[in-house]
Amino acid sequence: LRLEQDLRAAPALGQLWLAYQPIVDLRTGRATAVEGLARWNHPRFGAISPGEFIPLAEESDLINLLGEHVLRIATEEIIDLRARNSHLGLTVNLSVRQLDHDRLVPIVRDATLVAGLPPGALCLEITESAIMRDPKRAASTLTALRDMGAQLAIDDFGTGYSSLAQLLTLPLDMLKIDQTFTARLGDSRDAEAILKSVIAMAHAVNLTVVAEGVETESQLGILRALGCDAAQGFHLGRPVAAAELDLST
Ligand code: G
Ligand code: G
Ligand code: MN
Ligand code: NA
Repeated sequence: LRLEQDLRAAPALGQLWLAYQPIVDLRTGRATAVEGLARWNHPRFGAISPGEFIPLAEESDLINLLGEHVLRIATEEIIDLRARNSHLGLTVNLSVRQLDHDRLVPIVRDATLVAGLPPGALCLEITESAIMRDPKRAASTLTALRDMGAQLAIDDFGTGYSSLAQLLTLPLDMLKIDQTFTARLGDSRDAEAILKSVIAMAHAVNLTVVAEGVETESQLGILRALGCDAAQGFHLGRPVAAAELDLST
């Protein structure tokens, strides 16, 4: 409860910041987008991981406050990053409670308007499980976000129980392959075969495929050979503050 109170006060106290991790095009080797990842500097406990404070925020409406704050920071900071790399896109994670929030669409629209960011430069990441909790409701929210110009990604793909066929009926732009999948590349022929067919299906409906959690050059080589479009991971760049981002590679 104490930590939740601290978290509620964190945005106004300037304790929240965003780390950015490059999403790299596998043909050009250049970053085409960055994923914004929330960070919390607690005055007494130091850095608290989003793996801890995001689930805490998700227990209540607090996630909507934090989510809006994250969108505000990210859309402002990407403007400066685009001065260095003009077509750089931004992805931001959305929780299921944000997806269910009736003001989500105006909140997203306002954030892009205030920052002066074209809505198409913003991609919202939603996990499979968030969508599958209430697929009909998710479909209508995703359609509304798409209609206002935002792009949409499925995050952590391969960890849920949804079928790709079911997901492909949604208005999506990007499929992000979960890092547990990437970790099996090289050891498992099955993982390669499955990924190859996932990529083929995704491409058939014009989805960009991004592999997450790339930690080795060998995984990168396999992903290239499989026709994966882009990748993200410690091997390509760790999440860092905007000022420390290296956009040249
Ligand atoms: O860097 P990493 O430790 O950043 O993130 C841990 C988890 O927290 C990931 O599942 C990531 O998607 C999630 N996360 C990070 N930032 C945000 C955010 O702003 N909103 C939501 N909903 N999840 C986030
Ligand atoms: O759930 P989501 O995909 O949004 O979470 C992103 C999380 O993955 C963040 O915690 C980020 O720090 C972490 N991450 C990014 N790249 C790598 C990687 O190469 N290896 C591992 N183990 N984690 C990664
Ligand atoms: Mn993500
Ligand atoms: Na993910």
